[in-house]
Parts: sequence; C-alpha cells; structure tokens
Amino acid sequence: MKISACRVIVCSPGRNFVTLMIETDEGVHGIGDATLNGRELSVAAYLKEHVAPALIGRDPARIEDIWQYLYRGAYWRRGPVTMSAIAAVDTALWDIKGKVAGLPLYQLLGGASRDGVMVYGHANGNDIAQTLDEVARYAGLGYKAIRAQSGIPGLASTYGVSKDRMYYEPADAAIATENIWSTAKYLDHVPKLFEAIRSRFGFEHHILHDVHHRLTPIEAGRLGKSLEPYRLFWMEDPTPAENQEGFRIIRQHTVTPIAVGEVFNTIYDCQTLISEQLIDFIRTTVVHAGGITHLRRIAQLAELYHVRTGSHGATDLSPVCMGAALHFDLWVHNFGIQEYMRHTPETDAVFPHAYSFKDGYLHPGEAPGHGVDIDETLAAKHPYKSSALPVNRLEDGSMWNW
Ligand code: GCO
Ligand code: MG
Repeated sequence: MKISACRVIVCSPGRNFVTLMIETDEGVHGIGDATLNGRELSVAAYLKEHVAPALIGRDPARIEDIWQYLYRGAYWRRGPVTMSAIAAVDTALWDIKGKVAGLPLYQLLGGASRDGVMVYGHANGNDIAQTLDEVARYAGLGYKAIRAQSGIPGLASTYGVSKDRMYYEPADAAIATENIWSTAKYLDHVPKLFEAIRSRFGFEHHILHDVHHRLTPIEAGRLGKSLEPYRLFWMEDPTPAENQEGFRIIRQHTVTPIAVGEVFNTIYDCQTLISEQLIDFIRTTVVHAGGITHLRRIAQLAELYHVRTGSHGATDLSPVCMGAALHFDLWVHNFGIQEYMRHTPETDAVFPHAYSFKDGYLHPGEAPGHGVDIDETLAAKHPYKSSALPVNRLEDGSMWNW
C-alpha cells in the first residue's frame, strides 16, 4: 500500500478547523486534525508546502519511521506549527492502520484499560450565581467532573466565561480583542466561587479550575492554598511554564493538584515538570503534541512519576482530535481525565463520529481507526474565517498573558 494523495481541508463550521486527508492507492483513507487556534493557515501551509509532497509514494504502515522523518528530518525541530503538522500525519496514519486491520485504534495500542473515559464539562457564568446554575446543568447532564469559571467583579471580561453558555469560542475577532486583567481582584474572588459550589453541591463531583497562565509561582501557591478546603481535582496552568523550575515554588506551598501542558508540543516541554513530580496531570494533546506516537511517549514518561493524563479538549480541537484522544484515553494506563468542551451541531455534522457520551463518560466506539470522518461537501459550505485569540493587559496597560 502506498500514499497516493495528501490534502489539506480548511473549513469553518462556526470556528476554523484544519484537517489532513491522506489517501492510499488501495482506496483506504485516514484523517488527522491539524488545527492551531488563531494560527490555522500556518499549519495548513506547512503541511501543503513541506510535508505532503514528501509523503507521496510512502508506505502508510511505517508510522514510526514517518514520524521520525518529519521530526528529525525537519532540522528545525519542535514548535506548535511543526508538531501540529506532524500530529495530523500521525493521526491519519493510525486511522489508516486501524481501518486496514479492521480494528478500533485503542485495540492497536494494547486494548482498553477502562470501560469509559471520564470527561469534564465547562460551567461558567458572569457571576457566581450564574456559574452555580451551570454547575447544576452539567450535574444534571450526568457529568462526574465539572470545570468552574466565573466573571470577576471589576473586570469587564474574563477567560473562560462564554457568550453562549454551552459553546465557548474565544477566537472571536479578526484582530485580537483586548481584555484587562487584575491578579488582585481574581485572587480575592476565586475562593468565594468554590466555597459557594461546595456549600450548594457538596463534594460529590470533581471540580476543576483553569487559571490560564495568569499568576506568578508565588501567587499560584497562594491560590492553591486558599482552595485546599474545596478539594479541587486540579488547578490548571497556574503560571506560564516556559520556566519549568518555577513550579517548585508552587509545590512548596500547596497540595492542590496541578495540571499543565495544553500549549506544550514535545516531551521536552514537560521533562522537568514530570521527572521532578512538580505536576499531577499532563494536558498535552494529540493535535498539538505530535500525535498518538509522541503523546504515548509523554504518557509513559509520566507514568514513571505518578503523573496522570488530562488531555486538552477545547472546541478548537476538532472532533478528529477528540476521537483519536478517546482511543488513547481508553487505552493509556495512567489516565486521569479528558476535557470535553462540546462542539456545535454544525461542527458535528461536518465531522461524523463514532464516539458518544453517556453518564459522564465518553466512549470512542468500535469503528475501525479513530472513528471520525469528514463530510467534504458540507465542509466546503463553511469557508475559512480569519480569527484571533484575545490578548490581555494589566490595568496600567502592560501586556500580560491571556
Ligand atoms: C482549556 C483551554 C482553552 C484555550 C483554547 C485556546 O483549558 O480548554 O485553556 O480554553 O484557551 O483552547 O485556543
Ligand atoms: Mg486551559
């Protein structure tokens, strides 16, 4: 079997998605997600110009060799654009391998380690009262784990609070919108949110929170400590992680578990975090961290150090990534949780999939490969729309992390 075509499909059913389609001379095809929110066309160009021509004529069964060819062979290693492109190829090749074998991807990895994949949904509101109502809605939908975010008094907008309560899309303007941030206001408000959640709902659900890279390590230590009575499942991205050693400071001050890694793209981004046991959950994903092949290496390093997986699963990762992630999650022994921000019905129609939600768990289904396809005719009706993620400034105008 040989790769006969390699095409990039960009569509926007409510938000932008980049999908790689790999076709073979025997009629089997596979697809991979290549979406990098706000930077979609850079990955599309990388794939079209530098990857697709080199794949034609290769044996699609040689997944490891093709991965190494694209990673080592690029000379310019790592980075979100390169690694998302490699991920798309890798995901499409695993999809083909599954279809050829007639087996769902999780069976190729070693079979299921669990019966279902526990996911968390996103409860958010402009204030604590609205967020509580949303927590109640997710609990009613059967979720065992719920992420909670709320607007901060005195700040006009905040990360994680959506216009539409169910479908969150932060990349909402062609030129990035500017938000204003105050760490002091945030740190005073957040414990009140979790106090309210635990007093209304008790401790039955796992509750999570995303700090979205906004604190310094010592501030994150303070937040983690102040949230200890509410026993969070995790505190996510408390501080930017370019300086991995910074997490030592957080660890010295709190036992609130820490999750990090949605913006990481290789094992080297989390080597210190994992090997020094500075985090509890690694959030690298199929699409941004080099596909199933590389995610497996990260998870297996993590397993040595009691770190569990908690893959990113925002709406800007396409259903193709979600499908592949669920096979990975069903298999990987040191699984923690999977993020599940629902896609809109428009997106689901473009990407028919075998995965399904029941009682707080997702299951990847039994279709061969990863079980997600693309309806190209429908995709063509939703053309690309330029959109950027917001930026953040402090109240005095200095740029800050969004
Ligand atoms: C999450 C993430 C997202 C990101 C988004 C950026 O935890 O789901 O932080 O909300 O902001 O994926 O494109
Ligand atoms: Mg996050």
